[in-house]
Order: sequence, then structure tokens, then C-alpha cells
Amino acid sequence: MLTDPIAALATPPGRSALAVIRLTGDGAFAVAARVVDGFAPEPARTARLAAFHDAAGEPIDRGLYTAFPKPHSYTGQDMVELSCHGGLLAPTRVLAALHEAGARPAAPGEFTRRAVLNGKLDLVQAEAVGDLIDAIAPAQARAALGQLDGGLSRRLADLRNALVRAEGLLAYDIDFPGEDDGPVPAEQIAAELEAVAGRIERLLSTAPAGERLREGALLVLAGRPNVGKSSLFNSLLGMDRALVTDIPGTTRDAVEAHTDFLGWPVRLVDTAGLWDAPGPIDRLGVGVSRRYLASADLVLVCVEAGRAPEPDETALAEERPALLVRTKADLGGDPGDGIAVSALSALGLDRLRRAVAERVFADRIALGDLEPALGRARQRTALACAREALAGALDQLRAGDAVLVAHHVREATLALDELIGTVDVEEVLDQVFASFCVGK
Ligand SMILES: Nc1nc2c(ncn2[C@@H]2O[C@H](COP(=O)(O)OP(=O)(O)O)[C@@H](O)[C@H]2O)c(=O)[nH]1
Ligand SMILES: [Mg+2]
Repeated sequence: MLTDPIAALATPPGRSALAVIRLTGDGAFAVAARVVDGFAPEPARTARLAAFHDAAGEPIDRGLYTAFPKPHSYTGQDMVELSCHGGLLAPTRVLAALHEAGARPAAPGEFTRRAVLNGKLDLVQAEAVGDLIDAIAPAQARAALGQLDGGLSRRLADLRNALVRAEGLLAYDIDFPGEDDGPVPAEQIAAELEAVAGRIERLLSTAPAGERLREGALLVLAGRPNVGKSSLFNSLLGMDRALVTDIPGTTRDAVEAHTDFLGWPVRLVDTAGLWDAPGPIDRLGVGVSRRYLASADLVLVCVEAGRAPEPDETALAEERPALLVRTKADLGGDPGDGIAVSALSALGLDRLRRAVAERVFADRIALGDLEPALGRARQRTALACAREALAGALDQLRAGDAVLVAHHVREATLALDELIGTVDVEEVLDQVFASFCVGK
């Protein structure tokens, strides 16, 4: 159990009005008392103004501190939050003073990890904390908040309870075959297991949309040189990221940028295109384009308005999820059935954004904001594991081997336990918290 006192900066380093430092663990209040003048843990959860000083008594800053006696804190342990002035010096010195006073530097995600270990959050909620911090689009933040509120956790807990109930029925069947009530009919157990398997299947079906939402949909701009891909890329981002010239083949490498379309997260990629690669570097660029195209959630096939798409362009639009975009519409060419846009006049950009969002997030939009979805491979893998185990249980039920049925149901329960984090699996925790920042 992680209980020793730790301290870390909870806000990003650099020039700012304020900075927040967190301190938690056994003895956190004693550590705080060595740095904060007149420190007292009571009244709890009440901000108070105090002077902060180092071990030698040298004043560092004046700021607010709030004490959270356990278990009513983020980590479930005694905790203190100090806010001091921002900038390079004050936060670093307050933190150094806390370290000198007996707290060690926190590891990435260690505060949230302790919250999980103390039952304040489950692992799925802890992942949501990370997702909320990393969110760049409102739809991502909404999904993360729903998960933090327990939207997904409650579903998983219901599934787990149903499995434990089935385990109970099975134990009854095995242990007390001679009881008056008789063993539980196999059909009843099969019906319960099938119901759980069906619910797991439905959750699993949310994974593609959920992962696309968490990671951002991959949109790849493709088309002949000079059709205006880089210009469109820049206009959609609202800044000049990619080079634009009238020289064909200007873009050779792929340029990727995150943004949101009407609140939905996208990763927009400008590529060299697929055609006319005169030199070796251009050909490399074409190779990169192909790899991006292969993993794209949607390809924006760009063809100038007024020019009929060539057969290869039509083929590109047809062989994968794609949208036909007619560029340079300000020049007056006929856009046909594609979406007419102009990077120059911004014509059609919002229509394009809407069409893309509605297309790539159709599943998620249909599901509604409040329905939980699986956003991470870890969640998908664990549920797939539970699904396999349940399929095994149903097979054994048909074969009439109650002991093996119970074994497989237990496996399914364990997969859910690992997912929720009710069993202390060190590697799982390491994996989840590796990407966290130190103050979280
Ligand atoms: N009139 C007009 N010209 C454009 C538009 N978009 C791009 N261009 C011009 O077309 C040329 C090629 O643009 P670029 O974005 O580099 O095309 P790419 O090779 O497909 O990336 C440049 O001279 C741009 O100024 C547009 O919407 N309208
Ligand atoms: Mg270009």
C-alpha cells in the first residue's frame, strides 16, 4: 500500500498567477506544519491564508492552504493543497521545502493511484480523470465526465453482480444436489449467462466509436498535387501549418494536427497525395500517404470543382470510407455531388465539418451522450476476455459439466474485476497511470 507522504506540483510549471501543490499520505499534516506557519488540519476543507517558509525559516511566499483529513480527500489519505504564487520560483521553493520536510516527489498519477487503492475511484473512473485532462474537444470531455461520474462503472458493477449471482446458483447446484428444492435448472443458469453475455456484447459494440472519440477520428486529405489540400488543411485548422505553393509536390511528408469539428475531436492529416511522384522523396511521401489512407476513419478525396473526377479518384472515394470534396469552389466551377469548399473564401467549411462529424461519429451520436462507451483498448480486451469465458461456460453447461461452468464464470468475473480495479493487479495499475502527470 502506498502510504508515505508525497508532494507534487498539480499545475503546469511556468509563468502563471497561481500554482497548486498537493501533499498527501501518512504524516502529511506533520510535513505541512514544517512549511506552513500556524498549520492546523481543522477546520477541515477550509482555505486559510498563511506564510510558507523553508526548513531554515526563510520566507518563501504567502498563500492559501486547505487540509483534507482522511478519508474525505481525493486520495482517501490525509491531504493538503497549497496554492502559492505561480512562476518559476515560488512553486519550486514551496515544493522543495515540502520535500525537505519529509515528503517524497510523487510518481506520475500517484495521487489518483492512491485514490483507486483506497476505493475513492475505480480504475475505469481513474482512466476518465486522465481522459478529462487530455480532452481537446467538448464531446471528449462530456464522455470523460460521464465515465468519471460512474456511467461505465455502474454498468460493469451490474454485470459483475449478475455473474456472482450465477456463481451462487452454480455452487448451489454442485454443493447441495439432494436439497428439497432440487438443483437449479440448467436453462435458468443458461438464460442468466446469456443475458450477461448479450449486455457485454452491446458494450463491446460501442468500442469503435468510443475509441474514435477518445483518440480523435483520423481524417486524411488525399488528391492530386495542387488541388488545394494543404490550403484546406490550414483553413480547417484556422492556422498555417502546412506549406502552400502553386508548385505541385510541395507537400512531401504527412502533417498531422488535432482539432475539433463542431465539438467532435479529429486528427487531420495533410498528405503528399498519391499521384505523380517525380523524385525519390516524392515517392516516399506517396508511401506515407498510403499508410495513412489505410488507417483513416474517413478520406477526404479532394478534386477541384468543375473538373470531372478521374477514374482513380472515383475509385479512391469508393473503396474506403470517403467524402468527395470539391475544392476552389470560389472559381465558379460546378461542384457536382461533392461538398463544395473554398480555402480562400471559407465557403463550405462548416458544411464540410458537419458532414464529417455526422459521418465518423454517427454511432456515437445515435447512442446519445449519456450512454457509456468503451474508450480504451484495455477495456475492450477485458470485456472480450469476459465474453470468451462466458461462451466457454455456456458450452460446458450444454455438456453438463457444472464444475467447468463455474470455472469459466469465475474467469469472466475476474476479467471484470481486473477492469474495474477491484483486484490489485500491479501491472494493470502501472499501465493505466504511466501516461499521467505527476500532480494527478
Ligand atoms: N482560388 C483558389 N485557389 C486555391 C484554393 N486553395 C488552394 N488554392 C491554390 O492552389 C494552389 C495549390 O494549393 P495547395 O494547398 O498547396 O495544394 P496541394 O498541393 O493539394 O496541397 C496554391 O497556389 C493555392 O493558393 C482555393 O480555395 N481557391
Ligand atoms: Mg500540399
